[in-house]
Amino acid sequence: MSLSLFSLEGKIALITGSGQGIGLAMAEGLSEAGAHVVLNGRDKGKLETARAAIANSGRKVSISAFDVTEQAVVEAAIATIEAEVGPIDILINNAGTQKRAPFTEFPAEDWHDLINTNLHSVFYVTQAVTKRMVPRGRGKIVNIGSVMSELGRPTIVPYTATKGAVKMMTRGLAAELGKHNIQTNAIGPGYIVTELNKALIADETFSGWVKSRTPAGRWGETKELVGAAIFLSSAASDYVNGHLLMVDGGLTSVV
Ligand code: GCO
Repeated sequence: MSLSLFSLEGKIALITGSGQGIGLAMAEGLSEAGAHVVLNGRDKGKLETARAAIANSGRKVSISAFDVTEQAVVEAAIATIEAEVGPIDILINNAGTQKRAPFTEFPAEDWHDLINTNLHSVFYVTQAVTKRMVPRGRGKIVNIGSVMSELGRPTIVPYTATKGAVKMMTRGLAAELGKHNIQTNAIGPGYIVTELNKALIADETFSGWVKSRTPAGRWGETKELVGAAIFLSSAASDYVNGHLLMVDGGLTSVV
């Protein structure tokens, strides 16, 4: 009985930014848990490669290439997904980017790009999906926050601002949508081996700091986020709402 709580059989899950990295790892995991996953990104080639890999494992998968920062495009894409694939049960707002520079030299256009990609996208996609979930009386929203939802470090002030906002959007959505049996939670990845962190991993000093600052003593792998994603997408979390689940090797629990 208890393991069936984690089954996603018969569910449709849209994961934004899932052509690679954390998003793709979570999509593969939700697919293995039984969900029909809809992959999203702007690069149709990457999506098609990812789709083929999942389909070759005999699992249900679709792709929907659209830019999560364009509200009209998002609305049209969500309408098409619901018409062609079916009602979205699970939304993982994973699309995001990172830019690093000293605050006093941070280009305004990079600020706007981070706000667009990491924050406006969550508003656009979540609104388009939840206005269809509310009448159905069920749904799961999983936002991808960060250890930076709680902590700051030099050179990533704008990114940190967006991830703090994602944490508070999660709580606000939990407050407003909970009565419709829609649970909204977030995952806070720690230092994970991804494309966005390539420069940090290559920096021996920084990488050494991550290993000493993280009780697990190492960087995390994208697959280590899958368990939290399945949990927060499944019936196992039906009474969890507004929670930011850190998957960070213990980093945010220690000084
Ligand atoms: C950085 C990193 C971090 C983390 C990310 C994990 O520049 O410090 O990109 O921001 O990788 O926040 O959640």
